[in-house]
Amino acid sequence: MTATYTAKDITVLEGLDPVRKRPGMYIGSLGSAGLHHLVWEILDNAVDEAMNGHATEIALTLHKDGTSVTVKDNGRGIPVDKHPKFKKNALEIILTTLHAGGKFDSNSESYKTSGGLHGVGASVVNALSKELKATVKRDGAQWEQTFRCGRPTTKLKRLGAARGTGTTIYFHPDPTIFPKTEFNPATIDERLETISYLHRGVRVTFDDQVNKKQQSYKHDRGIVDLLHKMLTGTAPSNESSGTAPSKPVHESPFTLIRDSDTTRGERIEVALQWTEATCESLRSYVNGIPTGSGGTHENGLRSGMGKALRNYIETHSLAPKGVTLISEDLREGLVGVLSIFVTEPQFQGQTKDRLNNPEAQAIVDSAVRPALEHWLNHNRTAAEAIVSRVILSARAREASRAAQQQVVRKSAVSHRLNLPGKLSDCTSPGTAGSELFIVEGDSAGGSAKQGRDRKHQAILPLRGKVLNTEQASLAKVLDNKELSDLVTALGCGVGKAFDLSKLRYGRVVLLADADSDGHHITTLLLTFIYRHMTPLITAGKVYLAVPPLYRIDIGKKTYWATDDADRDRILKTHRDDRAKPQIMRFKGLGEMMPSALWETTLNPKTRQQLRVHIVDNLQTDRIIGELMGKDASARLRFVMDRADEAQDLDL
Ligand code: 0RA
Repeated sequence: MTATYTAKDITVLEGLDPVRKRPGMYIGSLGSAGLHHLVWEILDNAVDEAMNGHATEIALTLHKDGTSVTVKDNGRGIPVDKHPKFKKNALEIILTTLHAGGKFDSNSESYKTSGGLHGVGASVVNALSKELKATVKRDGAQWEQTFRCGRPTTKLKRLGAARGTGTTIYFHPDPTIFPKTEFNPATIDERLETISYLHRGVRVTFDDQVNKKQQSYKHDRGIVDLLHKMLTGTAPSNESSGTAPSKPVHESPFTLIRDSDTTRGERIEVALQWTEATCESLRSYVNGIPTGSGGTHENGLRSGMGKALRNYIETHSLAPKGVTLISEDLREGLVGVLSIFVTEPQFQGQTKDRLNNPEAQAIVDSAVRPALEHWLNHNRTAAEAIVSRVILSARAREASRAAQQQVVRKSAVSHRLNLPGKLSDCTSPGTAGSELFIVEGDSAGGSAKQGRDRKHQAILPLRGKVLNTEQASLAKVLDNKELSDLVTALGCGVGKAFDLSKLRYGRVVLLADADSDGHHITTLLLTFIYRHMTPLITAGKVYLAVPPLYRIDIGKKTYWATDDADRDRILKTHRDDRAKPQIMRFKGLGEMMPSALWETTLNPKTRQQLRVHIVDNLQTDRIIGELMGKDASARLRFVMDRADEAQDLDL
């Protein structure tokens, strides 16, 4: 025995103490992400069984206390036979030794996994659980073994004869390791739904006993169903609006499904649909994990798709004279899903959501290009609609550049580097710390101008109502004095000619009255920025100031309230004060003393601001299209509802 004992065996035999000593090394953090990592780990094992064709059902139960979970699958069941070398049953080895799990026996086909998905193994979950119970059905019987903090508390027990096969893992994370052991049902639900899209045909159920809610997901068309969901929004009843911006320009999506059981390598799935939307919206996954920041696989999709389309356009001489197509034109309005499975994914970036494997680019590119070209040639109606969409994008881009040049020429007449006359610039524009406040009305602009920090804060007052840009062409938009002044002050252009690197300020802050008129102006400005300067929002440069609506004086103290609820809260906490509160409601920012405006709204040390960001491009595109198109009251609600929600304003 000593003769065959090698270094490799030592790793296999390593106990779980290191996991309990330095849990962060294995699951990333002890916060909510780390806690949920335990669930993903156990789920991945079940998903692996499904992926390899052994399981058709995965059921997750979140127990009433919200701190324990059961994952059940109808796969082959974890082996329970005695391992000849280690004199222990296989189940115990898998659950009590580090690195055992999938790589336990690399020769055996049965241990081949999709490539470690999250990759730390069920033993890590066991080590970090105050209780774990594994129940297995296989070899005609039901088996059970329990553990505590990674150590067996019972031997493997044969409970009796049983039909079928499968694995059930119950676990309860150790509260002495995790500061908070409550799972988030919504997070789990979202992951389960995603699994059902990425592994078509698998029934995934969620028994949420915290909220007494049951969910069942099964998608026989896999990512094509996900694409459909992206196109129609979560509520299928919203489909009615025929003018919705995400209306498809061709009937059936392009799909590419390549399974890994061929010798050609990785499993790849792609579904693409061009729409009338003006943005691109792509969701990508690697081994079932969302890659929100893209990476090499997405690059491969873009390059393969681009080459196929260009080739098609060239072969059929479809490019109009005098129009050059850039790669963004090929993707405008594109809604898509990309899912790939690779053996050793390397994730990069702050949130580890960007794929870094260089080979993934070529793999996806070379799969997508011929398949898409073939599809275009066999779906001529769709192909022509897509080419028209691409040409439309190129034309719009060129028109917007022409319109912008016109604005530049017009403003060249004015002095000071062509800046608008009513801009009170700061003395150090161009620095990261500089801010442009866009203020409604001249009198508010006056207070802001006096109250500001003139070194870092610039003020641009806008008079009256801004044009509703939703239905206007860019040329008309730029005819509007207020908006063209704004474009000039920002310095970074507009539409397709937008260049974020030319932005003259570190932040752009919308400052409007805390009333409904103010909200309306804010909505109009946000619509304009969203439609014509989207990167300003995606780069996190746009903020909403939160000015007070009430001033409340109680004795010698002054309080500021941003809305009625805030006012009531302040009054309630001072209910027992001797002094009677004096309440004043501002009719507008112009009524505030410059010093008060500084203290409440401008001073970075004391103010509150909401950062505007886009959660779902396509959703936003549609919501704005619908709201700004018609109902005036709906637009107001849109901004006000969202503004109440959180510090971050979700568009
Ligand atoms: C190792 C080998 C075999 C199955 C599994 C592990 C397995 C693990 C988990 C974890 C959750 N559900 C699972 N289902 C199966 C296959 C052994 C064989 O039958 O050849």
